[in-house]
Amino acid sequence: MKVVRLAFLPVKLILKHPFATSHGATTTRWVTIIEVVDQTGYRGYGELEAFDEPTYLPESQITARWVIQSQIVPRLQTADLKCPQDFVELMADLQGNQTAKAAVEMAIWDLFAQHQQMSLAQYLGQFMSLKPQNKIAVGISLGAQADLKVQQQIITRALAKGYQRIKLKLRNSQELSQAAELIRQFPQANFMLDANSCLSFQQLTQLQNLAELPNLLLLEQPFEPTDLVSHAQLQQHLKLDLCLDENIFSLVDVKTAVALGSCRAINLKASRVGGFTTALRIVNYCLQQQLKIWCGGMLEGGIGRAASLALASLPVFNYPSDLSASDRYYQADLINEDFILENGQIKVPTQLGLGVSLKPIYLKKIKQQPNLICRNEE
Ligand code: OSB
Ligand code: MG
Repeated sequence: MKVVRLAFLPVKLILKHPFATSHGATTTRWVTIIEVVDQTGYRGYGELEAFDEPTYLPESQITARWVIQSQIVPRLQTADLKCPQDFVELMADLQGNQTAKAAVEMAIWDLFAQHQQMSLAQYLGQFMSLKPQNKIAVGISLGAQADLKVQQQIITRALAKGYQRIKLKLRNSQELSQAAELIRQFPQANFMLDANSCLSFQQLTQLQNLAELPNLLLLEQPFEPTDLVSHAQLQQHLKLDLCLDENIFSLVDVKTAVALGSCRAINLKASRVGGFTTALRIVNYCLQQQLKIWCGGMLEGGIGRAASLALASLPVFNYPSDLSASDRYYQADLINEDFILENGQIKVPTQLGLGVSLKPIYLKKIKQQPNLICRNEE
């Protein structure tokens, strides 16, 4: 497969409700849509998931677009890909910049799946010799709320809608006691706690107490990204499973975490690890090592959400995914389709490739964007 066109379109999405984490409150979410066209005229789409600011991830929308334009495009424009994994080989000398690679890789997987007359879920399943599920169990990740009563109501509503698991975000260590109270108030519900790096060893006793709550499944990313050693020291003193998110950018990172004993679970986001090829390798390794694994989210737009649903459809994950229904995210999304919660599950797209379609406005706009590929030989 030869890519003859690559274009991108930055789009600003507006969240229905602010999403508060230790990195501040998100109200708008820029993403960049990637369009690729191959020599046969097939079109594939990807979504760049870096955020505006390099706080949760080291990349930003601007740095990632620069990497796509100045690093990824030149490597791609002379290539003839036999399979999506060839893309990863082509990028092998390019350090980091995982969301930039993942955005283009997503569009290439979309193209290959279409050529195989398969949905992306079927195509990923074929590589893993697994039959994808047609719907997946989902939970919801709730932004932090100062008011305990407000958060109680939000949890009650999410459970009534059918979400199979609640993730509470912490902004700081003081919010630990409020989170513990909420988890106690809903003994019938399963919880996760995501600190996004805002904790320290000073909270050890509190965390050991939290570990006694039978309905708390895990604690995600208590400490700084990159600090695998402190996570290992904490995990040694904690019955509760630690789960790593922003520490993990590659299969080697997972292997290092396992060797050190830094966690017992991994939050997998294809975009954070450079795409599906690496994500599948991580899944295989976690299965071998009996490390728990589940699918996270990054407030994706519809293209990225469709891609994440395809990954989450593989019957290998230990917990409901952080991929909620479309109605909890954006005032207006990128795609025509809505992902709807039914009995705590979301249907995986079944049409070819990603199985979703861009809204006419974005289709028209991206077609007008300049082609960054220039194939000299043709
Ligand atoms: O830490 O898992 C995280 C959203 C953006 C960036 C990081 C995280 C999150 C979430 C929300 O927790 C998951 C989602 O609903 O997309
Ligand atoms: Mg997280």
